[in-house]
Amino acid sequence: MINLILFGPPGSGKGTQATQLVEHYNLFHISTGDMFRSEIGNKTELGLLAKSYMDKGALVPDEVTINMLKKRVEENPNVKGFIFDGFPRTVDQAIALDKMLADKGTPITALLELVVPAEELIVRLMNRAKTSGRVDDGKPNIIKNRIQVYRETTAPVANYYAEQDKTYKIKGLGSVEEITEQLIFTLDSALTAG
Ligand code: B4P
Repeated sequence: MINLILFGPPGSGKGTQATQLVEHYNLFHISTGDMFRSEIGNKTELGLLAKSYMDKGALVPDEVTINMLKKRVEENPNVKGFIFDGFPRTVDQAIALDKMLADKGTPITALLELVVPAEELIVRLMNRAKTSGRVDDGKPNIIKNRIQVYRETTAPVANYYAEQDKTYKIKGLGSVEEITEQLIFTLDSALTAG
């Protein structure tokens, strides 16, 4: 079983690359961002709560996010592995994920970190705003807040998995296909070595 974390700042291409890797490795894709947007679309209580944080570029509280994630994992007991896209975003989320996977006997295989400079992230998110309709994409001050939250609260998750020798950094610049190739090469090398 392969369990992957696709990691990186907002707009680094986690969602884009997850779609490619899911197909290549036949994994089950869980994107907490997509799950929140679906709840917002359905105007549920959880959606209203998530929206109040996402609109400001803040993280949705850990307890809410962890419970939602756990439920999705438990609903899919027979898959070949998971690709976690946008989760964990805090060290507490990482600890909860490790505990959950330890109970199943299937730990995280690797964290793949997409490294993209902040200037490029801003360009991508401003571009995406033209089609996404996402409130958190179009405004430079909200994007800057998301990048700041990433640096302060989310980046330590990569160090947490580095201590377990599971973090791999990949340059997230270039065509989508080139980056996918690099991700597959890096993961396959890690699987062979491990
Ligand atoms: P997410 O939905 O996870 O989204 P993201 O970080 O903004 O984008 P991603 O990195 O997936 O970028 P994409 O591939 O789309 O999070 C949204 C919000 O949800 C968070 O801010 C937070 O509030 C909340 N949330 C989610 N998970 C949470 C958690 N665990 N805890 C608490 N809160 C949570 O790519 C971006 C753009 O770049 C696209 O337009 C794409 O076409 C383009 N692009 C991709 N690859 C490219 C390339 N190689 N070259 C040029 N452009 C490229």
